[in-house]
Amino acid sequence: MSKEIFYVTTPIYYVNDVPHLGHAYTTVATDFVARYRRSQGREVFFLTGTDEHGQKILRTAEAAGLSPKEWTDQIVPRWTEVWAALDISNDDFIRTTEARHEGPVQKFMQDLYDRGEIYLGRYEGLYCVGCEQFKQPDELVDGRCPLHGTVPDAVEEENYFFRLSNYADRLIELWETVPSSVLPETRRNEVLGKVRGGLDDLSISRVSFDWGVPIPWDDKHVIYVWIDALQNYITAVGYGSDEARFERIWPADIHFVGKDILWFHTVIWPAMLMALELPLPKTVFAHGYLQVGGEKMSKSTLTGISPHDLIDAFGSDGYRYYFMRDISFGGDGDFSWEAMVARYNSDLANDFGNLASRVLNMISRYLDGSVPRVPEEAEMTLPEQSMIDVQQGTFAAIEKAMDDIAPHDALKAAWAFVRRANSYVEEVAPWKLAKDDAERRRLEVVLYQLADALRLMSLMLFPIMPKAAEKLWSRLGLEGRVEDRILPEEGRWGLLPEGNKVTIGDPLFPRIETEA
Ligand code: ME8
Repeated sequence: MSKEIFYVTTPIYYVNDVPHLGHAYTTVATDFVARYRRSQGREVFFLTGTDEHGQKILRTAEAAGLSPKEWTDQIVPRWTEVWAALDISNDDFIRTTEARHEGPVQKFMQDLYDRGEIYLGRYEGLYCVGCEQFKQPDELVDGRCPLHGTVPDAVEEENYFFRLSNYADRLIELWETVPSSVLPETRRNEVLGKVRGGLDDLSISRVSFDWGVPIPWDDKHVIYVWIDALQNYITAVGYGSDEARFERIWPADIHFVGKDILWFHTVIWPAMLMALELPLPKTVFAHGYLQVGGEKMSKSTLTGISPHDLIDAFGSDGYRYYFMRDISFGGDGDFSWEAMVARYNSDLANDFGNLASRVLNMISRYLDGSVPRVPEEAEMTLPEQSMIDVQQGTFAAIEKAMDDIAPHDALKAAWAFVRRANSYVEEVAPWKLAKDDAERRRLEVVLYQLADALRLMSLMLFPIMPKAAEKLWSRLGLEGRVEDRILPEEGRWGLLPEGNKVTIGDPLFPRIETEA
């Protein structure tokens, strides 16, 4: 079953507060993947948005003296603003308070009810508002939620239940027959182990407050926030409103989530879809958790740091690159200011930024700023051949890493080409060739190869560093935008047109001096 559109999502985040580094981590990773797929010529639909119902939002709004809708309306722009500052290229932004979401959610619930998948029962248990989740006593530490440090509320009420217990076998069968449905493998084993112990039915409505989507056949109840939230992935693409569109886009190719919400995405969500015989997401990828390490920020918590602070210091490209390169996607990771400065200076200021300015400077100085004639095969010597080999190996390695959802490996691989271009400059020493008239054509060949290498880097790095890639593209005198280029067609050598005028410009990544 292959579908034309590549559909990728982030979680929809709770807007009880502004975004922090953790939210930005998932969103940047998803953006990297979305941009990469577009650069491969795929049509992409990239969805993100906000989760606006439930008690957490309600209590936050009350504390601020606002209605929940007033609260969410005033805070959502704080989110979209951060995504814009990080060059997030989402195709849509769904808010769960929108009519296009709420109507179809009611239809979904009614269908489940009509099929006998929902029944009325009583729930008695402990509810953590921070998690928006009922907790089992053995999940608490000294009676408190280990994530929020708060004592959960004792709740006893009449709730509707979804017959989740019926789906344990089908879920296990899915994970065993389609291992890529939950990644990384360790996460799949985690849910597999839990579900093998059996599943309880799930409480899916609440009666003690009314900030949510009403249960359509019984409006004393609102739909449990998680059940409403998960459906954003289908309501945004036409479920219950535009069936043709829904069939064209759904199922999602990848739902990116953090490990904290693995259960909802790999157990509850597929079970609900199974109950309605709807196609299942192809992959749920749960990445690890970030923490703050290092000296400079040791007193801050990750959730207390605004992405803006780091964007101001490193630029959006530096931000995106660092988090995707330094932390192995899937595992937990440490963010530290020191590591970020070190990575930025070595990879971006030195390896990539310096290379670009050296090459553009030499073309200006030695060749009057014009791209020379495209070298013929016979003019290529061993160093050129080796650089071409490294480039081809690099592009293949990036493709493999991105197929494996290993963005850190893709960037590691990319640097093999950047480093080879740097060593090529040292090897062929254009400044020596420039002193000898007899070497004029050799100088042209060498500088052509280097300029073309920059063009290839701009295509290669666009998905992770769109700003620098566009700048470099236009400095090479190239027309249009990298964004509109398709890598497999343009990833060959020799496509930089002769006679293009290059410009030098400011350093792409000015070095960051660390305080003494
Ligand atoms: O859970 N490290 O929203 P949320 C890495 N509304 N990623 C982190 C992180 C950290 N320290 N902290 C948060 C919700 N995240 C629900 C989702 S989806 C239908 C509903 C990221 O605002 C990570 O992606 O609590 C995590 O899963 C998500 O933010 C939780 O965001």
